[in-house]
Amino acid sequence: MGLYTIMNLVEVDSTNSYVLRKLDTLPDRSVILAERQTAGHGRLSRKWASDVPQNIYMSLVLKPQKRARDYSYLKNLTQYMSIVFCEVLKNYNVEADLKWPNDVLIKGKKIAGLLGEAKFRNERFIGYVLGIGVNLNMDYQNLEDIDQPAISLNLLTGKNVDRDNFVSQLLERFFKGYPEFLHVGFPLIRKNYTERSTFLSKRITVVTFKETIIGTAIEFTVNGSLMLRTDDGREKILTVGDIVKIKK
Ligand code: BT5
Repeated sequence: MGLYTIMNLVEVDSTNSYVLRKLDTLPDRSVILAERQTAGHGRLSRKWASDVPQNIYMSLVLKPQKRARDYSYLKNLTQYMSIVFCEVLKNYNVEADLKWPNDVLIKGKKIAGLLGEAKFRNERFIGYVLGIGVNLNMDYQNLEDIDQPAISLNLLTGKNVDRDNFVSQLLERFFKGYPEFLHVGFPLIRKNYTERSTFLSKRITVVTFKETIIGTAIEFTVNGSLMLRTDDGREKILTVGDIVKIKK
């Protein structure tokens, strides 16, 4: 079933923060969409440029009912959304690459970022917030203010993009495949995710909380973790991290 409820906000600090504050009462499959965020953020308190309206600043409330008390699959929900997003982009004749774990790039320039945050209280699962920011209608000046190469869909298609139409396509597709994704997990998208991860088989540098690792990107495990082979021949499996360098 593709049912969901959208709430539109004119301005908010961050749609993810808003949802986290209200997660107890917001029903499953609520979607919060804002015109503007005053404190849009990525991981590790990094800023998400959110001043320009008619882009997507959106968070989904997800409260999956699973019997097993293993919540490791939650981190795969952003990966699933990134695949759904790439499929919608195809309708605009745009092909995107994925940069594990949560970036979507067009020819090396970032068009979208995803941020998943889970909330627990006394070990009880309250819910999961799946945030997505997409540049749909930015100009080059807006993009220059971002501290890494970025791009916006309108600059690729040559015309303004209807945000609400894009959002509908994204949400319809997301919720259509969502029950199956909950059931099957990352293996459902592993092939597609692998094909779009153009850094695989290249030498990359990954920064994690603990260390900086250089190695060859090998593949994704069935859990969506990244397997690397370091120069001394050891295999490393990473669940989070930032790919800071990809050797051509
Ligand atoms: C992300 O973080 O890419 C996740 C961004 C999630 C944003 C959404 S918007 C709705 C919801 N509410 C929120 O507050 N957040 C979510 P990360 O991997 O940490 O990347 C952050 C980096 O992306 C920044 O340090 C910049 O280099 C770059 N960046 C910032 N704004 C950008 C933009 N509009 N387009 C492309 N890149 C951007």
